[in-house]
Amino acid sequence: MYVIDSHTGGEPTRVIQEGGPDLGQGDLQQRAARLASDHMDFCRAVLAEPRGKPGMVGALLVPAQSPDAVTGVIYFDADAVLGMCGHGTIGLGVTLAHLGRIGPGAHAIDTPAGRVQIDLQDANTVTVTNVESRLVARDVTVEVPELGPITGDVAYGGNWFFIVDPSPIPVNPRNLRRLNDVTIAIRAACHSAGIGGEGGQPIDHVILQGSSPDPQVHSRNYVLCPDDAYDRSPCGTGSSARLACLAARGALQPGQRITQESVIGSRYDLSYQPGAQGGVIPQITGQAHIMGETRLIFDPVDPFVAGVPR
Ligand code: PYC
Repeated sequence: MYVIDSHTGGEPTRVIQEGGPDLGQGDLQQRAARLASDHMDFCRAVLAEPRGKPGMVGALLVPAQSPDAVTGVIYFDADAVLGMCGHGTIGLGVTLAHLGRIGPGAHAIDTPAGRVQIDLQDANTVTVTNVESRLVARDVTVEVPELGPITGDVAYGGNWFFIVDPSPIPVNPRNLRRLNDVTIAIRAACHSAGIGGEGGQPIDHVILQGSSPDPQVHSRNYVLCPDDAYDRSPCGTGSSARLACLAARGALQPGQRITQESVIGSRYDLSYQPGAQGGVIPQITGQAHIMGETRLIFDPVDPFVAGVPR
């Protein structure tokens, strides 16, 4: 299996060009559902240690659905298939440029969450125009064991988010272990309380919002992903969900630009335009860098061929 690895603000993406499972016919949502139901062993083998690394997201290239899209893509981490992935789409844009498949300018990409646009500005810089994102429920309080009541917004940005602002603990790289424990507990409490999307979709990511020491930065976040790793980037779909919350609260105007920082200090520039369904169309600009081109080998006698257990 031939893969190209990049990172977007420290968050790795592994683009799989060939050698993925046969997902059969159907639209991208159906094929993504098949990846989740029948092939999570493949996802783990590609992304979990020792072949992969914590936080890594896979981008399985599949045929596009729309005639003018460059490619279709299904994103996944070691534990879940994702509807969309912002940092992965920035990494994919830079990877497609590296392969000579796209040049500067706008290109369409099909994802299970819908069609998104990438704008390649230079070899490392991509603006993603994401699917329409929305605030689903405002100021939802959940009782979290050992923490007490925690209030956050439920929002959609291509994945399902519970966003707590302000964070109950400082969003600081010195607190990574505690931030991880707290967000895992909040996600579990959301699941127990049935908090999620309008159609019962479970919360798959939790965001804690804090402040940055840099006055040029709007806010800093810690984002828990389905595989229990944190997003080293400010999370493209999470930033989209956050834009929807800010817009719904009147705290950010269409076209107004802000900088969002991750807990380790990598940055996205963000803005939005109003969406057709009452939400927002987010624009996320970030940088990715290619790290390697690799042929993965799955040796059947390797005791850890399927990845190390968690
Ligand atoms: O950037 O949207 C994102 C993302 C989701 C999970 C990891 N990164």
